[in-house]
Parts: sequence; C-alpha cells; structure tokens
Amino acid sequence: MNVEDIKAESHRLRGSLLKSLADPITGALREDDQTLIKYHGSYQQDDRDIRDERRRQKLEPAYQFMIRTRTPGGVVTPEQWLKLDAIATRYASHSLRITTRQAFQFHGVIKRELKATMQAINATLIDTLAACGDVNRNVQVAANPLLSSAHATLYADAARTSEHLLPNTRAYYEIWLDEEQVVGAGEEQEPIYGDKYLPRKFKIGFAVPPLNDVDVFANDLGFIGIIEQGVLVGYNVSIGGGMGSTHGDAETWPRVANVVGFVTREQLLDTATAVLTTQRDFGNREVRKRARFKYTIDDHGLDFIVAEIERRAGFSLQPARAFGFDHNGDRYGWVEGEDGRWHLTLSLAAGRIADTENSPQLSGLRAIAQVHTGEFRMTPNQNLVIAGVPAEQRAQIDALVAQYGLDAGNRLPSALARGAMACVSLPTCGLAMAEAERYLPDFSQRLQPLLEKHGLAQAPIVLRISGCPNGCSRPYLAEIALVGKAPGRYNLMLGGDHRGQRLNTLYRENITEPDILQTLDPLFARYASERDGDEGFGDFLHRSGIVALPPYPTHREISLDLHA
Ligand code: SRM
Ligand code: SF4
Repeated sequence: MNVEDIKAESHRLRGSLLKSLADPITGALREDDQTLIKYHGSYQQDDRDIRDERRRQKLEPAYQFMIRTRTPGGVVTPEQWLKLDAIATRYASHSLRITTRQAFQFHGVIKRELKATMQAINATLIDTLAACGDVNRNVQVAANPLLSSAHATLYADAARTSEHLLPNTRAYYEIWLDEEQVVGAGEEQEPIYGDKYLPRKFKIGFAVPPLNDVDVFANDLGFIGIIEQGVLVGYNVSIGGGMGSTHGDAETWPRVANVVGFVTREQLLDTATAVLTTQRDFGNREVRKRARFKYTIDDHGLDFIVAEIERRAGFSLQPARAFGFDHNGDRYGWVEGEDGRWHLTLSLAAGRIADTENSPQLSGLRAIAQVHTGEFRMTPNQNLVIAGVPAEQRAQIDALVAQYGLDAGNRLPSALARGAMACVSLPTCGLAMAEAERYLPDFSQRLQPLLEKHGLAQAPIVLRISGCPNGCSRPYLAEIALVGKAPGRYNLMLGGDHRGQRLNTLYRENITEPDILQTLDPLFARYASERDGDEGFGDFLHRSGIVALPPYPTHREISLDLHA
C-alpha cells in the first residue's frame, strides 16, 4: 500500500501495531505498521554492520528500533536526564544521541522491549508522539540566548505551538500506555490534520537573532523572534525551507525559506495553523519526493501561498521587521544570562553521549544531573547547554566537567572541529550511503594539519557531513559539506555562508578523502591570504568567483537585506 492509503486506513494511526508488537516470530513489524510507528516517534531499523553476516547465516536482519523524543527546544530537567540515561542504559545502546532538532534518539531497542521503553520515556513526562511521520515534528528553539526573559517567552510560545499541532488521535496512549479506547477510532476527529495527515513531514523553528543556531531557513515554517527593548513583540515568518534532495534527480533540491512578513505573538497559533493546513491541502500527495512544503510553494507560487495563508488566518501579514543573524553555530563555554544565571555550552561529537574508554561522557553528565539545579538544553547543532547555573555553583560544575573530560569537544584544536555536525548515518540509518557520525572525528583530524598550515585553526568555518543527500545535518547550509555518495565517497559542497542564509554548491562530485584534502588545500591557502577582515570562508569563495550559487531553480539565498 502507498503511504497515503496506509494513513487513511490506519484508524487514526493504530493500524495493526498491537498485533505486530505481539508477534513473537519476528523482530520486525508488519510492513504497514513500519510506516505507522513513525507517528509514534519510532523507526524500525536493522544493524547494518552485521547485515551481511546475518544474511550469510540465513537469519533475519538484526531488527531494532530507534526512538526519538518530542522535546520542543531540547529542554529537559536534571530529573528527566537521569531517567532518560537509565532508559538508554537499560533498553537501548547505552547512549543518548542529541539530534539536529534538539531531540534525544535511543537506538537499538528490540521489539519485545519497545513498549516498556516507551512507557519509561513517558514516565519522565516526555513523550515521542509525532517525533517522526507526516506531521509537525519536534519544534526547534534557539538554545543559547543572552536575553533570558525574551527567550523564556519565546520558548513558551514554541512549546504551545508544539502542543497545538499535535495529532488528536488517542492511538499513542492506547498502544503504548494502555489507555482504554473510549471513542470508536472511526469517530475521532483530526481537526488540523484530517484523515491523511500531511503529505510529508513538517518542521518549525524559532530563532532569536543574532543567533541562527536553529538554521531557521531550513524549516518549512520559521518564526524569527523580534525583540524590541528587551521585549518579544512578535515574529517574522519564513516559509518553505528544506534540505532533502536525491542525487542526480533534477526534480528535487534544497531550498532556503522566504521571509514573508511579521505577526504578533497573539497571531502565532493562527499563523502556524494556516501555514500547516495550506500545505495539508495543496501539498503533492501523488509524488512523495515532491511533497514537502518547499515544492508546494515552488509549484503554486509564493504569492498564491501567502494569500492562502492570510485567507485562512483571517489577517494580513505585516511587513517583515529588520533583523540580522551573525552565525548559525553555537557559542561554547560560559555565558551569563540577564537574570545572573550562567549557561555552559559543551561541544559534543555529533551529539553522541556514551561512555568510552577515554571519555566517560554519559557518566559525567549523570554526575552533573545529580547536582544541577537548572536545566539541560540540547542545541540544534547537536551540542548541550548546562543552563541556568547559579554563579555560586559554577565551580562545582566546572570540576565535574574537568573530572569527566566533558570539555574535550570545547578543547578541540580547531574552531571548525568544535562546530562541526554529522548525521547519524551508519550503522543504524537505512538510507545511509557513506559514514558520517563515525567519520567526523577522523576527518576533522585529517583536516587539522591543513588548517594549521594556513593559520586557519581558529577560523569558524562551518563543516557538516551527511551520509546521504537527505541532509539531516543540514549540509547544504555549510561552508564545507561532505554528502555521502558511496562508502568512502562524498560530494564536496562549498560556499554556504556562516549565517545559514545561502545554499552551497557542488564543487567536486563523488570523491575520496585524499581528493577532498587536495581540493581544500589551495582554497584554504587563498582564503588565508586574500580574505577580507573576518570574512567567512563561504563568503570569500563567492566574492572571489571560486563558487557561484547552486543551479537549483528556486530560492537559494536570502535576498532581503537582513542586517539591521
Ligand atoms: Fe533526518 C530521514 C536522522 C534531522 C531530512 N533522518 C531520516 C532517518 C529517519 C532515516 C530513515 O528515514 O530511515 C534518519 C534516522 C537515522 C538514525 O539511525 O537515527 C534521520 N534526521 C535524523 C537526525 C537524527 C540526524 C542527526 O544526526 O541528528 C535528525 C533528527 C531530527 C529530529 O530530532 O527530529 C534529522 N533530517 C533532519 C534534518 C535537519 C533538520 O530538520 O533541521 C533534515 C533536513 C531538513 C529537512 O527536513 O528538509 C532531515 N531525514 C531527512 C530526510 C529528507 C526529507 C526530504 O524532504 O526529502 C529524510 C528521508 C525522508 O524523509 O524520506 C530523513
Ligand atoms: Fe541517514 Fe541520510 Fe539522514 Fe544521514 S542524511 S541520517 S544517512 S537519511
């Protein structure tokens, strides 16, 4: 069955999940249920490292499940942290993985423990509903603001947007939490989503200028907080961002969002509903790879879509207000919020938190969670903020950070390595074509001598690696990106800016590490000697004519003068 039919016939996302879970013969779910479980925040996967060996032994693949949390803005309390850590250790692969959208992923959960794991997660008061599937996903929020009170308001707005856009079905609670079915599945209404939910996934991000850590222009819908005299007065709205594309398919492309206007905080939920339902009704339900909102905008035209949004919302968007972004990465180390509390940002290697021989990070963060009185914030760059630390507790946190080597990432020798991202990729991702997370530390190390040779160790160059063109590490916004093509082979993309406002361009196709290093060497040399002040690497490549904008037919760069 195709995905549209599976959704429509699923009895509001129930399908035969209960039967699939109860079947002791296989570690897998029935085929249609593999689609439906995504809406519950989980993916069926198999361990690709042992796939061939299992086949040789005539065993079914080593089926296992990934579970993703719905944690708007990536905020968790120390109590929740400790419980999630215990779940990772008891049911999953002994690691917590911070995603590029500020969620946790657990990997390696087996089918017969799936329900217990879901129940344990829900017992922390965190759920996984709508973390995957054709619905609104985990809402991103700027993680490391200096303006604490405006951020708190913005975070609350993001959290209520997330709640407002949740599916209405009780399927999740019945299947995982044993809630009794009181309403017939056929009678349940989905006022926002309708019978077939959205044509495709939908993503919302809330940014706080001047930081664009959420990469707001990669989201289907972006809200850019406008803060005047310390007060959050409303949001600029951006629509139509997205990264995914398919190698060699000219019908697909990454796209940066268009800034289309300004709305007040009171208009936020109506705006979100209007945008989401416009995509629900106009999105392409025939061709799934063309179903994202970015293509709906390109196919129908921006003016038509904006008019439709305004019609549904019942008000016109005001002209966008001036704002400016200065970087899309995180700021590491301690910063003081305006309320006098402190926030410590730790750089983590591709967001993976595990205990390894030289780096007991899971244990270290457990020790911090046991004494921390503030909160943890996962960043959209796969890093972690130990947030809201009273001044008098900084020394204690610093001592634990040092004891467990939690600052290893902050002490990496290049700014590039500290800020780099990589998607999960192998061995769990079924779509991976090349290594990403596991390759990032090696690649950064190989790049180090080149950076040093050209005096660029502290140049904040944005590097991102994805194991395939779906772009989960948002590679098309990076100044340097490797996009997986085949084992050990990548497309080298160059020329994004460091504010997340310009897409990069394919520079060399399907090359191996030695070629990548050889290609970058002379470019680093020119950048080192010809850059203009603190000009970014991507900006330099454009100014000097080394790369041009990519040949995609639609929105490739934010063209407004956004630098207020
Ligand atoms: Fe992603 C599919 C991991 C952020 C675009 N993504 C997947 C799957 C579920 C593979 C699959 O479909 O079988 C990956 C699971 C890997 C694993 O083993 O864990 C996966 N995506 C991730 C995460 C964990 C990457 C990471 O290293 O952190 C991120 C989880 C985010 C979250 O918490 O919700 C993740 N994915 C993204 C982003 C970045 C973002 O949203 O800011 C993108 C690009 C933005 C966008 O959506 O356009 C992204 N993921 C995709 C796509 C391409 C969608 C498209 O429009 O074509 C796929 C494939 C698909 O949907 O068919 C995909
Ligand atoms: Fe998997 Fe590709 Fe996403 Fe990486 S970019 S996690 S390889 S789907």
